[in-house]
Amino acid sequence: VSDELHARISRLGRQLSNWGRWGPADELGTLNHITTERRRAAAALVETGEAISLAIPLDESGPQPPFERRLNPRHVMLETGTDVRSGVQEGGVGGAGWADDMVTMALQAGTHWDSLAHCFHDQRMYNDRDCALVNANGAQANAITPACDRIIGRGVLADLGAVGSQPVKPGHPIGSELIRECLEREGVQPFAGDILLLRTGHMARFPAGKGWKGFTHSAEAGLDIEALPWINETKFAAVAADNWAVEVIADGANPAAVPLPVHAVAIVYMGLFLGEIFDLEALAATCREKRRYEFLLVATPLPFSRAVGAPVNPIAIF
Ligand code: UVW
Repeated sequence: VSDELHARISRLGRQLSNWGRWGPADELGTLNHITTERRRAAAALVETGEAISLAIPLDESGPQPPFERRLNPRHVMLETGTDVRSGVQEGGVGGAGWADDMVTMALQAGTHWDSLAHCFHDQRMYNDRDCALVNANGAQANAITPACDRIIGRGVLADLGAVGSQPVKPGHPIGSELIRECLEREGVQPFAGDILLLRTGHMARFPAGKGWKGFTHSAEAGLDIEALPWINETKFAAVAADNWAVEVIADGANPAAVPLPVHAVAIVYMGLFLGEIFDLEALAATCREKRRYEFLLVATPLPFSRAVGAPVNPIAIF
């Protein structure tokens, strides 16, 4: 990160800081905007009960490239029906038996939420905590677990990749104006506590069965740092997108050199939850068909203790 960008992050971070806003012990950040009242209002949006998953499949052919430390899920069987068939399962009698399995994966490999311990700036993390609190034993503060019963509220989809809307090409910065225009076109009035879903069109370029090569570490349209004051002011509880970084990546060719200023300001200073690799294709199709871009969203992360992020199977319910 250049000195200039570092200074810009610090300046904007101080301006948008939510440190102390919900008390010195707070680990929820902007999830505090989802009140029980807002959650009840979101539940009242359910009409037909139709449910759509926004998760990508968890398997070894996931979007993480081979050089990435973030391992795609590896699924291994511990007990199988073939054990039962061949009579080798311990305790198996008369054809009765069971199957068990396990997975090894990076918690950020697929559809996931970042916790507030995922990013640091000037060696601090959200609510003015020392980055060294994230150590070999995991996150001693700002872990993902406090969010596990929180991310349930009104989801609103900004379908920026929709045919007919202003196209957002890879590397295109998505500012507040673009999102506001899009929501207005869709008839959505954003409220405090909303979970904003940004469909940039990035995932649409990697249809199922065609492989994920180039999905990560490549240029992508995404959130511009300029949008953060509006996001803070509107009191969005979380922002998730159909790309690998939420934020705009102008040139992802050199992963080590990719600065993530939105991550720094949003996660460290605002305490904003960011979600990545959300599959918004089926959701967008349904929204277009129903001409309705708001729904109940249940997107609670898995409760991995001391984790700095966690996989999620977000469900939009109409
Ligand atoms: C990227 O991989 C760019 O984002 P995150 O670290 O938030 O998952």
